Amino acid sequence: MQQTATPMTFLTPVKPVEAQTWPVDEVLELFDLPFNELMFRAQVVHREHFPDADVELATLLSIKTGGCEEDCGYCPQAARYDTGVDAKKLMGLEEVLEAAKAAKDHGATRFCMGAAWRSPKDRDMEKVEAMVRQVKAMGMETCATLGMLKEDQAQRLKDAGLDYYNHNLDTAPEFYGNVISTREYQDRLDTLGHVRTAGLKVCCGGIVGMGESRRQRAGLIAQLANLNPYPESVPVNHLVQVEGTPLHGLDPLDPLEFVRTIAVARITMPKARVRLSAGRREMGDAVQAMCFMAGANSIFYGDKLLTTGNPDAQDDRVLLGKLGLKTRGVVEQGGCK
Ligand code: SAM
Ligand code: DTB
Ligand code: SF4
Repeated sequence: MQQTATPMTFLTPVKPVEAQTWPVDEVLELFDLPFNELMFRAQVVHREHFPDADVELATLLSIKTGGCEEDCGYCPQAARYDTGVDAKKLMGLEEVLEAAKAAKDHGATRFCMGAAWRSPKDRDMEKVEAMVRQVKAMGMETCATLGMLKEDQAQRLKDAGLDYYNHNLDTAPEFYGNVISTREYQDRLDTLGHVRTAGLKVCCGGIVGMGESRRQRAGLIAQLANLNPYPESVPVNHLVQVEGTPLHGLDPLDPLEFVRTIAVARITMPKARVRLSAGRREMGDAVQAMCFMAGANSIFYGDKLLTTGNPDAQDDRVLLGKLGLKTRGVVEQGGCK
């Protein structure tokens, strides 16, 4: 039988992993690959960098819900949109710790506290620092997403034991103005700079399905991949369309395009945990399975995101079981490493 040699280009990632910059055109070339070729390349990179192929479970808690002054066009927590989300005060410490304990008992290794703020007020900082300190003391990784930070605020969170700070670029620079007007792209980059300077790990991603073009999706990924260093965690959110927000009623994104976005994130940020984030409940098992094949290796785990629904934890355990996917840091007895 005649043997056909595998072409080298087939096995070689498009770009050496140590290369730092990704021009948008090169990211777009990845998006434009035949689907199976893109998936194959993403798998090669994923297996090289995550031989255990485990999935990280991060649980979210909205510690301060609604009433936000910003105008992010996707967000149910913006006070100016009539979405049925009532503004609440900052949650008390005990309630946060109870939620963190429940998350840990269910196998989550990271606990992410989210607040509907443009940026935290100094009077809030002490309370959030106490939450971080005590969740950390429970043996969980801590993450917070509180909006824009000043340099000293980032340092205070680091000193309290925060591991990760989540702050998303959300979309490509040239599409950003279609979605948000109350703060600039540069403000986001500045906050990410302060987070890095404080020695915190960066969790930074964006949202797809907001009416952006494929080139703009590539533009978002290029921005993330060109951060130096690129984020340790990259949440890729599928827009959850919420009635009352300006982005409600858009044509839905082709699910395969979402899978492509995950694959391109995996190839361009090989060592990052790429999180299959918001929008999983609407996706179904088959699309989620493709996302894991494309290199997603983290999920938000728990019945709620911040204000919208997430798959039931039990359904997630069943899905991960069906796919034979191990979870990160959970030993057989059910504890955390
Ligand atoms: N207020 C802080 C901020 O904006 O940085 C932290 C919380 S905010 C809700 C965190 C992120 O959630 C946003 O940057 C956005 O990427 C994501 N998000 C919010 N609403 C969403 C939606 N409807 N669908 C998908 N992602 C969403
Ligand atoms: C992120 O990138 N996605 C999460 C987390 N970081 C804070 C938030 C998703 C929010 C989805 C809409 C909601 O539940 O309000
Ligand atoms: Fe406020 Fe954050 Fe929602 Fe924007 S995304 S409206 S800053 S809570």
